[in-house]
Amino acid sequence: DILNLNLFGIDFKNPVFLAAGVMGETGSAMRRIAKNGAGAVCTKSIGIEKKPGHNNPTMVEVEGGFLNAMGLPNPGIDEYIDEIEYIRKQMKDLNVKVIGSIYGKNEKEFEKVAETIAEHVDLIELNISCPHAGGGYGSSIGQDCNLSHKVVSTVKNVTKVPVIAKLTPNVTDIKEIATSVEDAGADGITAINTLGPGMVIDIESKKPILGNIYGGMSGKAVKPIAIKNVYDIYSAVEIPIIGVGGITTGSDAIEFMMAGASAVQVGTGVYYRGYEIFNKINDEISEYLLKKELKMSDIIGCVHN
Ligand code: RRO
Repeated sequence: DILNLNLFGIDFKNPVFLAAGVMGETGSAMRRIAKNGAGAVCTKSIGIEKKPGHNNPTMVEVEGGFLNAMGLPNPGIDEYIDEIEYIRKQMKDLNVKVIGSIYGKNEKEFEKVAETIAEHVDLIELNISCPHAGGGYGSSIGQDCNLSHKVVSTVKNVTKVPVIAKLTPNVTDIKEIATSVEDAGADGITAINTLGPGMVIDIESKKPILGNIYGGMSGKAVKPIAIKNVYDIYSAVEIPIIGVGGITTGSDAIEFMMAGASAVQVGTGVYYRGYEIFNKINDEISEYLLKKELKMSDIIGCVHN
């Protein structure tokens, strides 16, 4: 099959994965996504302790996408293990890999969560781009090279599964952050987390719409920024990149591959095209490759040539 790929020593049936976020909150949503053709599913980010998340509304549609400030709602790692075991069994039957997204306030928290989740997932995605982990919205570990390095190297020391770092676009020099996580031993990089934050005001109530006031931007409008980040990261590191940000069609996915992504993730796209989006994007990629008589490896990073 022309969509098969091996990344980080793992075989994936196709390069279209579910991104971390709202669609990965429950086992049943992940199962539906797996049945609709995703090559891998990523959980909502899990931390050490249970978190209720921000006040509603936590998500609002805007032109070109969505703003969200979920505020890391999750049951805490100890509670989550049963759920993830349940998810994993079903994913094994469907040959869909499980990515465990984790977050923490510092490297110690990341270490604990990683140690617990490692034996239950195929790979770990470090959410060092989460804008809520430190308390205040708008800053993250992924904006600081030294902190990013410390988190990645600490987790790499305690786990055998591949570790990928998810980066934020909200930095002045993405190449510097990418190089730093590669130096720390990351097996791959996911780019990007949400952009901004941004804000919307309801002119009737004269109040911000989101409970948290600000929220990270996802969806179609962030795609050019995501592509630019993937392009820059590809030029700076040797490790594989998973591209994410505004992908809704096969053409979008191919654009990310040409910029340097080996695989892609879809989150907000599910709102635009439904659960079937994973099969649809895979079909659209295949169609393009067959028509042009190309393999995926021919197009990954090809704009750099
Ligand atoms: O939960 C969230 O509000 C959230 C997280 Br952890 C993240 O990494 N990115 C985002 O847009 N929202």
